[in-house]
Amino acid sequence: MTELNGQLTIPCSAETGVEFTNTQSSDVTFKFTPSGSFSAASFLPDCTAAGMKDFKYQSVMTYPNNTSFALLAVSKQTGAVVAEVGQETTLVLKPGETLIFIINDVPNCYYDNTGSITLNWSGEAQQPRSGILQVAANDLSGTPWTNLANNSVRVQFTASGQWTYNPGVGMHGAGGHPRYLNAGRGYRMTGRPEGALIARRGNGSYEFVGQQGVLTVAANEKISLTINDDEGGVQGAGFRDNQGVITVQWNVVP
Ligand SMILES: [Ca+2]
Repeated sequence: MTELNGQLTIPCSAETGVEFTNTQSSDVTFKFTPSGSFSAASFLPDCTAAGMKDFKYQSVMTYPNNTSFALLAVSKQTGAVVAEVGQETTLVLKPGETLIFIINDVPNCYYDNTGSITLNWSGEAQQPRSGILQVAANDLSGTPWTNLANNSVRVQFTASGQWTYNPGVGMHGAGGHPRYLNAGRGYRMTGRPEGALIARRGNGSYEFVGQQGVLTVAANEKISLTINDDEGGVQGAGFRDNQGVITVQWNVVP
C-alpha cells in the first residue's frame, strides 16, 4: 500500500480556503488531523478547528448549516460541505478529486482573522479492482503492474489484439505463435509458445499468461507484462524486429 503524508496550513483569513487534491491514480483514504487556534474577531475568544457552537450569528455564516468558525472540507467539484474537520477526520477521495479547506466565517469578514490551522494528513492508496494496459512487443522492460495492497491478490489478465516477435512468421495473439509452441534456448520462457504474453515477477522469474491467465501477486510486488522472445538475440533479432501492441484487461478476482 502506498503511504502518503504531508501538512497544510489553512490561514484563517483565507476567504477562498486552501485546496487539497488527490494526485494519485487510485482512490485514497486520507486522515486529516487539525491543530492550532486562531482569532475570528477581537471580541471573541480564540477558536480551534472545531469552531464555536451556538454562535448567535450562525445564520449569516458562509455555510449556515455548519458550525461557526469550524474548519470545513468542501468539495471543489460540487460546492457541498463534505465534513467538518474539527478533529481527526477520515475521507476517501477519488483520483483528481479536490477538497477546499476553509474556516466557516461570515462572507467579507475573513480579512480581520489572525492565526492559522495546521492540518496534518496521511493517506493510503487503495488497490483498484480493474484496469486496462497496453503491452508493446518491442518493449524490453515490459508494462508494469503493481499490487498496492498489503496482502496478496489474484489478478486475471485477458489479452486482445495481435503482435509478433518475428515479422517473418506473421502476426499472432497473446497465446503465442500457434506453430512455435516450444521456445528454445535464449527465450525468456523456454518450453512455452514463442511470442506469448508472459509476466516477469518481482524476483525476476517468468510466469506464463497467454490469452488469459490468473496470477497471484504478492503484497507490494511489481510485475511486468512482456512477450516471450529471444531477449539476447541468441537466435534472431531479439526485440528489435518486434511489432504490434496488445491490450490487456485486468481484474482482481476472488
Ligand atoms: Ca524478435
